[in-house]
Amino acid sequence: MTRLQNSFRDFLLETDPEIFAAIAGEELRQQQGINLIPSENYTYPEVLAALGSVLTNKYCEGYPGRRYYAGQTFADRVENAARERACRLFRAEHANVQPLSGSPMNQAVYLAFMKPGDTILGMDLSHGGHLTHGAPVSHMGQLFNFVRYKTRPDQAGAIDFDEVRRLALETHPKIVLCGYTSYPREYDYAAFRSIASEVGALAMADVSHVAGMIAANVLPNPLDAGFDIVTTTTHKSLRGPRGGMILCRKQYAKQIDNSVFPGLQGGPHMNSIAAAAIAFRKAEETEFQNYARQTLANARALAEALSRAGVTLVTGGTSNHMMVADTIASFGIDGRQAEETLERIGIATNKQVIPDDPNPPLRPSGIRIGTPASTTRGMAEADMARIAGWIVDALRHSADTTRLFRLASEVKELSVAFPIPGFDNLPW
Ligand code: DSN
Repeated sequence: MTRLQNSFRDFLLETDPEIFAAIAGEELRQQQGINLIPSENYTYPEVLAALGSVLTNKYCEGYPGRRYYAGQTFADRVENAARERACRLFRAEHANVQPLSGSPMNQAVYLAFMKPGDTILGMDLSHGGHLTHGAPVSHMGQLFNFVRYKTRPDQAGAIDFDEVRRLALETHPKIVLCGYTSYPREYDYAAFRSIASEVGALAMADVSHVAGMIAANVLPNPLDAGFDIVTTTTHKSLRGPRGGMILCRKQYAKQIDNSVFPGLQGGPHMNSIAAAAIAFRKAEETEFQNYARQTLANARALAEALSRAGVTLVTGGTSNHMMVADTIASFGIDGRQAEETLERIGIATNKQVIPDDPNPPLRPSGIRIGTPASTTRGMAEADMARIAGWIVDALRHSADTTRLFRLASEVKELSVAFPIPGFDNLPW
């Protein structure tokens, strides 16, 4: 990166060594460990530069051409580019790129189309649904009536569409929601679309986890299946900045835009929107398509290696970028112990509830594992086999400190051999 950016680093070291040290420590942590948290990734240096740009100084309430403050020439250019690029990438008729992240993005959709007490049909949280898909502790869970469908463990975790249809006919939802935070199988968009049409509901997909693979056309796009609304965060498999966006058919554009602003949010974060636009353009490149394909291949390789070693995977494997391992069944330790043990050897995963988990969310029965971040660093199938070996070894011998110490040094050796792209060029 430029001397100017390096001098920012020196400048911060001088003016605020406490925060400088925390950022530098995080850089080192990210470089020296293997990140298998399926929702995290390493973004591009250009995205980091845009996030740290002067766009953060600007208030931009409203939309391009209709703002509440002067001085919008360049902000409008940024937001128009982001909207156009998002529409092109996902074959969408309209994009709202202002949601600050995943939760407000989904809230804006619910509030655009539903009144308090209205019904929405979404996945049971322990089967893969997200907090914003109706967790009773969330405000949305209290405001709306979330009805939940489930998967069929006896059918390799397939979604029970007979139940989805029965519940839809019984409860008359305004929205039928598909899209998940911990579901490792295909999303059958056509089946959801047909049920939503039958009951006169909107078909909504939250594709936050799989957006990168959809953008690269290696997983199906719900907009191609006639979905009305698609939401996604921009920082997971898409590799952009933290943020959210809503894609929809033209007929819903006004309702969505009004719901995001002024309905729910104030000033958009134009530095993030610029960074998202950069990521959208990069996602059109062949290199990104190869990346998305490799992410899926790596997940398959990791799941197969874990299964061969006797690990019980929820649904028996994966069809996307993630898997959920039942650590109680496989190793006799809960998800929290498993997460902590793996962290000790430098592998980041996260504790995860399994379908109808008898255990509580902070001590659930499993962990969630995914490949977007390790694939960004260039790891491939052979590396996944080694990583599976370390995971199994560590979780089988979680009390053996000497062994964990040895595994940690092997993990670090592999990890530093795969630098974070642009790591030497980071603006920090
Ligand atoms: N925290 C994200 C995930 O890990 O899936 C969703 O909010």
